[in-house]
Formats: sequence, structure tokens, C-alpha cells
Amino acid sequence: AIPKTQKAVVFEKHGGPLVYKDIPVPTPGPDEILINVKFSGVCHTDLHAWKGDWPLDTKLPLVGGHEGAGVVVAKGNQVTNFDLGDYAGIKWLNGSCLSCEYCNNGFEPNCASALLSGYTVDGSFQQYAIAKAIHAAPIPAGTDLANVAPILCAGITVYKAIKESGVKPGQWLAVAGAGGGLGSLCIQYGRLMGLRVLGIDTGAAKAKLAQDLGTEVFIDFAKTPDLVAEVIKVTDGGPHAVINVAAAEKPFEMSCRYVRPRGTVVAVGLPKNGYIRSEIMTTVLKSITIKGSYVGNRADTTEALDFFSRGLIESPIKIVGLSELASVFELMEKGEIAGRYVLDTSK
Ligand code: 8ID
Ligand code: ZN
Repeated sequence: AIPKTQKAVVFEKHGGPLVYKDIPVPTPGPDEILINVKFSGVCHTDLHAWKGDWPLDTKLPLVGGHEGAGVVVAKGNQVTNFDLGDYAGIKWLNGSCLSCEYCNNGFEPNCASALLSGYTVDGSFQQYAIAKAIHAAPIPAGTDLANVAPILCAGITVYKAIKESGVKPGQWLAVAGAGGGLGSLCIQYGRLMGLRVLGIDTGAAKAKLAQDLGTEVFIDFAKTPDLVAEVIKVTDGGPHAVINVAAAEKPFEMSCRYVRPRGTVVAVGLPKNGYIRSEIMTTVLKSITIKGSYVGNRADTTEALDFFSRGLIESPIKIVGLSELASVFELMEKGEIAGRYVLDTSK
């Protein structure tokens, strides 16, 4: 039976207390499912949302979280794509209008009326969360729900970003922010897509993780005085594509300098007040492309999950209780997380 109340982490104002408490279990609308979230990843976006970093309003009070993996326990009468007992995932893109120019063309993340989990609607830092059935991620029966959680945002996002870069098998892919949640998955999707991966990040733990996951070369940006020259040297002319998943502005500018002529710089990380600066002369003479990539659509979701379901992705997780979210944010703020933390909603 579905309980009347549940545990959740709620904040009332940006940067305010993250309160672990009992709140009502929501009821799904006609086109929605109620998911008993077992595990939820903690994405750096959740930290941005809590701090109020972006010029985009959140709902308040807010239950954050958008990498929730669990079991469908209730559904609205219009829902045909999930049965009770199925595994399902809460993604950043909770819902979209499905009838605008962007939705019609498979660009649902760009829909002006998109609903965002853990931002404009309550997300997965609770035991029971609502998702629009059409956008909820279908997770195959038998999947390990803790390990699949990071795929639901980080995995989908980096898989899509690599596709958007247009890089081809055998070419160099640089990952700026390689030791974090998105980066550690980007390395693996890059390898699986036949790329030579250069990881850039800092510290021994992130270096080891990146190397274990398949970077051909790892560069510690804090220990490398001329990063641009070093990247160009080790990739014999610069990487063909760069995926910027750092939550800082500086690496974006650097990537425009070291990317190979004709190459593509993809912006994924969303640092507060960030701008990408690229010198016009270099941009033109090297004829580079600078583009943004924003999560993924429903097809990208299925494809990214498929790599995981086939056992090809090692999920770089540490599991702690939902009640410990505040300490995870603290570590993330300090840049001390190699890989991803996943919250167990039963603790
Ligand atoms: O759809 C999207 N575009 C999307 C989806 C999901 C997340 C965007 N994001 C954004 C988040 O909001 C956040 O801004 O991507 C960014 C990274 O999210 P994450 O992977 O969850 O964050 P993390 O685990 O903290 O990893 C960030 C890494 O960047 C490194 C850090 O050391 C950390 O390992 N980093 C930093 I900060 N500065 C760096 C630098 N100068 C750097 N790495 C290389 N060079
Ligand atoms: Zn995310």
C-alpha cells in the first residue's frame, strides 16, 4: 500500500536549511505516474538549484533531485506506457508540451513549457515522486537501481553531447571536468563510441578514476602551467571535440584555444554567470564550432540506458542516505567528489 506520508529533503529558500522531514505523498494526475524512488543521484545542477545560481526561478519550497530510479506504484487513467511494478526513472526533463516546434522535432528539452524535475516541479530527493509518463525513463526489469541512477541525467547528457559534437571514431575527445559525475560517464561513452579520450581535471582521486575508466591521457590542470600547449601536444594538434562538463567558466575559454582546427567545443556545464570567450581571429582562422547541448530527448534516453543495460558502463557511485544530502553538497562545493554520490531514500 502507498503510505500517506514519506521522507523528503526540502528547502524553503536558496542556500537555506536542507530539511529531512515527512511530507505528504503526492497523487499522480491523469497523464502521470507515481514512482517509489529507491535511489537518486546528486547532480551538480541540484547544488546550483539549492544555491539559486541561475537566472531561472525554481519552485519554492522545493524537493530537488532529477536522477531518481524506482518502481511505478500508481498511475493516472491515461497512462498506457507503464504498468504498476515497472521500473521507471525521474529525469531532469519531467514533461514537455509535445506539440510545439521543438517537441515535434525531437528537441523536447528546448520546449518553452518544459517541466524540470527538482527545479520547477518536485524531484527525486523524496521516496515518492511524480513524473509525466511520456517522459519518464523506461528502465528494464532487473536493473540495479542504484547504479542506473546517474545515467538518468549525467549519462543521457554526455551521450547526447558527444553525438552533438559530430566527432568520429578514432578521433580525439577532450573531457574538461573528467573526474566528476558527468565527466566520468563521458569518458566511458566516448570510449564506447570509438574515441580517444583525453581527461582534464585535478587531484589524485579524479586522475585515478579517469584513468581506470579509460582515458588514454589525463592532464591535471592545476599542475600544468601551459594547459593549452600540453593538450595540443598530447593530441597531436588538438582534440577534434571538447565536452565541457566543468562547473567553472575558465575551462570553456581554454577549450576554444586548444580545440583542433575545424573542431567543436560543446558547452554542457552551467557555471554561475558564465560566458564563453573565444578570440575572433582564432575562431575564424581555425573555423571552430561552439555549441550548447542540453540533456537529451526520449530517444537519447533509451539509447544511453541501453549502453548501461548491456553492462558496458561502470557507474562511478558512492551510496549514502537521503538524510545526508547536505554533506554531499558540501563535498561537491569543495570539488571533492570523484564520480557520483547516490542517495538511498530508505535512510
Ligand atoms: O544538460 C546539461 N547541459 C547539463 C546536465 C547536467 C549537468 C549540465 N549540467 C551541469 C551542472 O549543472 C554542472 O554545472 O554540468 C556541470 C557538471 O555537473 P556534474 O558532473 O554533476 O558536476 P561535478 O561532479 O561537480 O563535476 C565537475 C568537475 O569539474 C571539475 C571539477 O574538479 C569536477 O570534477 N573542474 C572544475 I569545478 N574546474 C575545472 C577546470 N578548470 C574542472 N575540470 C577541468 N578544468
Ligand atoms: Zn543533472
